[in-house]
Amino acid sequence: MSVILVTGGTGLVGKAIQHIIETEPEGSRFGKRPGEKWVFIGSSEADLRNQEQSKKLFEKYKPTHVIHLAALVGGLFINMKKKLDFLRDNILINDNVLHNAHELGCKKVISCLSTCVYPDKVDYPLDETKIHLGLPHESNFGYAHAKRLVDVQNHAYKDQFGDNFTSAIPTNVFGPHDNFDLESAHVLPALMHKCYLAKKNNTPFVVWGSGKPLRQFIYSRDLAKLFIWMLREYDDVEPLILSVGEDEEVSIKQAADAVVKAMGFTGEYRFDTTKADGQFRKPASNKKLLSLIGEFEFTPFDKALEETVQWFQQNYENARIGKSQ
Ligand code: NAP
Ligand code: GFB
Repeated sequence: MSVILVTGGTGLVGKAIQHIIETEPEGSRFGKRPGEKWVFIGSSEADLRNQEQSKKLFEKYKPTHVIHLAALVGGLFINMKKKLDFLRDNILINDNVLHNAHELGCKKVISCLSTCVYPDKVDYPLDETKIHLGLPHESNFGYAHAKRLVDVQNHAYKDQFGDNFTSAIPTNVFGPHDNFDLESAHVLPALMHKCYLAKKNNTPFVVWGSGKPLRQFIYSRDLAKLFIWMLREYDDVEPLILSVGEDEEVSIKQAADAVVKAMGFTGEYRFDTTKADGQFRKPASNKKLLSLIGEFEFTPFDKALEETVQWFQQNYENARIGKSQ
C-alpha cells in the first residue's frame, strides 16, 4: 500500500494533480496505480509552519511518498512587498516537511522549486547545473533563497542518511483553481481577472509594465502529469526542470493579447509603464526532462488559456478572487 501525501493539494498545482489522478485511466502512464492512496491537504488541515501540527499530520497519514507543493506563493508585486514573509514562511514549511518525512522514513519526497530561483545574471538557457551560480533577481530574493535551500537540504539528507529527496523546477504555471486575487496573483490569472472586470464594468484593461518581458508558461495539468511521472520514475537528488521548450517563450504583451482574444474583449487596452517589469527573462531548457521522459505532449498555450478562461468564467463566484471588485 503506497500512501502519497500531496502538500499544497488545494492549490493550482495540487488540484491539477488531483484532476489527473481522478480522470486518467487506472494503471495508465499518468493514472492512479492499484494499491495507491492519494491524500491532498491544505493549510486548514495543518499549518506546516508549525512543528507540532506538521508532526501530527505525518503521524495521521503515515505517507510512503510525498509531493511537497505547499508554500507561500505569489506574483512579482507581492514578492517585492513581502520578501521576509516569503523567505521565513517557506523555510519553516520546507524544514518541517523534510524533517518529518525523514523521521517517518518516507521512500521519496519531491519538493517544488521555481525558475525564479536562478541567478539573474547567468548564461542562458537555464539548466539544472546553474541554480547556485549567483544571486537571484532582486524582486524575489526572499522566495528564491528559501527555495534554493531545499536543494541544499535534499543533498544533506542524501549525504548523511541516503534519503531519496529530490525537487522539480517548474516555470510559470497557470490553469484552473489558480489564485486570481489581483493583490497576489501571477501575471496570467491577474490579466484574466482584470480583463473579465474590464468587460463586465466597461472599463479599460490595464496591463502593468512595458509588456516586453518574456516568460515560459506551463499548463498546470501538463505539469501535474510530469510530477506523477517523476514520482514513478525519477530517483536522483539533482533537481529537474519541468517546462515547455525554450522556443515557447512569450512576451507579456503576447500573453495579454491571448487573454483579450480568449475573453472576447473589445474595449480600451493599455499598458501602465509606471509599474515594474521584474526580471526580463528566465529561459529554461527542458532538454534533461525530454532525454528522460521521451515523448510528452504539451497542451498548446492558446488552448490551455482558453480552457482556463472558460473555467474562470464558469467558477467566478467560487474562485480565489480576493476582495470583491
Ligand atoms: P497556490 O495555488 O498558492 O497553493 C498553495 C498551496 O499551499 C495551497 O494548497 C495552500 O493551502 C498551501 N499552503 C500555503 N501555506 C501553507 C501553510 N502554512 N501550511 C500548509 N499549507 C500551506 O500555489 P501553486 O501555484 O499551486 O504552487 C504550488 C507549488 O508550485 C509551490 O511550491 C510553488 O512555489 C511552486 N511554483 C508555482 C509556480 C506558479 O507559477 N504558480 C511556478 C513555479 C513553482 P490553502 O489553500 O489551504 O491555504
Ligand atoms: O507572474 P508574475 O507576477 O511574476 O509576472 P514573475 C510578472 C510580469 O508580468 C512582469 C507583468 O513583467 C509584470 O510587469 N504584469 C503585467 C503583471 N500585468 C500584471 C499584473 O496585473 N499582475 C502581475 N503579477 N504581473 C514570479 C516570482 O516572477 O514568478 C515568484 O516573483 C514566482 O516568486 C513566479 O517564482 C513563478 O514571473 O516576474
